[in-house]
Amino acid sequence: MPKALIVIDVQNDFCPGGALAVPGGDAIVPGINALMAEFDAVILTQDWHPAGHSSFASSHAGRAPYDLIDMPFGPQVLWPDHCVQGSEGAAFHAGLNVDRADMIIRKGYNPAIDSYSAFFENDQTTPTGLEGYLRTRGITDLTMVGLATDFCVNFSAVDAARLGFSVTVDQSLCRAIDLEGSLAAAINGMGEAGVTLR
Ligand code: VGL
Ligand code: ZN
Repeated sequence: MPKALIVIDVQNDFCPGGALAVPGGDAIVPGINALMAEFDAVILTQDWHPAGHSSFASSHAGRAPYDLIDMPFGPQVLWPDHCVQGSEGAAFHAGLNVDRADMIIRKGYNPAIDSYSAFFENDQTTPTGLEGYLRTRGITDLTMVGLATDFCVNFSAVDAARLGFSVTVDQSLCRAIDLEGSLAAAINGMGEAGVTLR
């Protein structure tokens, strides 16, 4: 059974010094590179927002980063401007073995909707195309690593499990943002969705 390593958003803006730095985000890079050898396929995801994206606090008058607002598809945490298309912050961490990737999937390019998951935008309906890519390659088993555990890794893992993939999240190669208990909630939710956590 072909198995894929899905590396979520290991980009400069999520690493120390970046616009939305995840503590220790860069520490997972060597371990992710080493893990790539164990997989038939390696897929990288890249958070890829146009300037002025609706998930940016700067796009909402009177709002600050980490405020929670209501959006047409549900609640949205407002983020600092990050991973703007073509910027240095949106680039992969320089140490990541990008050359090993078969596929790079970008998400968050729709100005009106955020996309934490590698499979669906946050309306939970609009596909990114990753499901079709994996199925047409006959890939059934996914291991996910990367940033951030409680947002993009979590949403990607839960969606993949719901789609019927066998999903493992390697927590030692993930790091979390952890806003008001979001890490504990994510671990709970992934477990309930049938994701194997190790
Ligand atoms: C992410 C917040 C905003 C992530 C992306 O990669 O977890 N988090 N955009
Ligand atoms: Zn983002």
